[in-house]
Amino acid sequence: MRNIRNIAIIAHVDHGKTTLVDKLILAAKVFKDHEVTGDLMLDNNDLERERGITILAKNVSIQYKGTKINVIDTPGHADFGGEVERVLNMADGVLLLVDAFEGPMPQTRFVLQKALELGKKAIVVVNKVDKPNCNPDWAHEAVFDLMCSLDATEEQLDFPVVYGSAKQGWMGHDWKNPTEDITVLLDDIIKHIPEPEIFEGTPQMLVTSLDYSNFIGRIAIGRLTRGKLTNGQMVSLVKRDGTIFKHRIKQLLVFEGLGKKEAQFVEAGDICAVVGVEGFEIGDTIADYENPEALATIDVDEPTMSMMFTINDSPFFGQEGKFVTSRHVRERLEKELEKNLAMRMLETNSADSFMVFGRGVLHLSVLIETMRREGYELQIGQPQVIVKKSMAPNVSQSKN
Ligand SMILES: Nc1nc2c(ncn2[C@@H]2O[C@H](COP(=O)(O)OP(=O)(O)OP(=O)(O)O)[C@@H](O)[C@H]2O)c(=O)[nH]1
Ligand SMILES: [Mg+2]
Repeated sequence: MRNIRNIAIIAHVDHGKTTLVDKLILAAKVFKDHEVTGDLMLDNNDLERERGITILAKNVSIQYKGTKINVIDTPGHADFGGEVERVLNMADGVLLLVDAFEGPMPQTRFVLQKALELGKKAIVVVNKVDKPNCNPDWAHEAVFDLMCSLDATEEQLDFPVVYGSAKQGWMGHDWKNPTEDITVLLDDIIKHIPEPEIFEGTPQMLVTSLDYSNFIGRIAIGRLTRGKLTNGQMVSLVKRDGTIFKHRIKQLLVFEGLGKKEAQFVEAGDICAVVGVEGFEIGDTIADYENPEALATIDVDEPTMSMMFTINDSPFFGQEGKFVTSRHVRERLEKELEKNLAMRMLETNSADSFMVFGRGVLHLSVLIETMRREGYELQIGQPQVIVKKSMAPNVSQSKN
């Protein structure tokens, strides 16, 4: 068995997750000299870079002292909270980042609560100690208080703390004495984050996330919790409702550095990407060909907001974009549905309008901006909050 650690990096928006992941990658020296190492290499789509915000959770991995550390960078914005909760399933522990000046913020509480509920061990990283007037000791105590209020177990409360500056590229146990690099953090990960628990039996992988390639289509990502998967092998895909489809694995990939690498086989404990299992959805299990056993399924967050997308029928149509017809827009939205997990679309009475549902204004605005840049022209309606009617019986107030 290889030495593996699987960790997710969680925090409130902008507390420095992606900056830290980039430094982890640099530390592991996966970069050859000729590769450019600018800032935030991981936020790799244009909008992520420009807005400095992570939209999709991402898997990377580093090698450190003979151990493979799979790292999952997560988005901090509240629109994508469900994404964080889901990908925590691939991790055995978390790095909880807290800004040394701001301390825990609402999204810190949300993601920490999810991690604690799932029984994950945390290493607290008090980040940005280079900021003037910051208060790292206070931030540390505030995290402790937060954990108490979230009913952390004794073991979870006994968390290690690392202080540092992701931006300056150092982490240490004493914030008043900056170190040279982030090896203190790497050593703490190896020491405190448990190895993946391996169960005996036939292969089982919960499809937890997906990747999309224009050439291959959808790629299932998850952690292999049991058994071994081999390239070319026949497997079962157990759907949420129990129906089973048989597929052959066409390609097996593991994460290496910022990219993926083909593998002939994957062993339990590692995180991998599987090509060839058609028609999968998040929450399905990839399992043994003959005796498939499903894992407990997981959900993708329901949309909370809708917007009407209509073709541009104003006199100025065609001036900004080249894709203007309803067929263009429909095809583009259908393509988006393949990879944008929390998005839904409904046809309307008009062939020129589509009701698009998402997780919030940020989620939908990213799609709109991406389409605009690709050359689509659209008219967009006001965002509408989706109101859910509860099925609880009506409580009528008596007048007497
Ligand atoms: N002063 C200071 N700034 C930092 C540090 N780490 C990150 N930053 C800055 O904080 C901002 C946000 O950093 P990111 O790494 O994008 O934060 P994030 O947590 O990935 O943000 P989301 O993915 O949007 O949730 C950037 O401008 C970083 O340069 C640090 O240690 N010190
Ligand atoms: Mg980020």
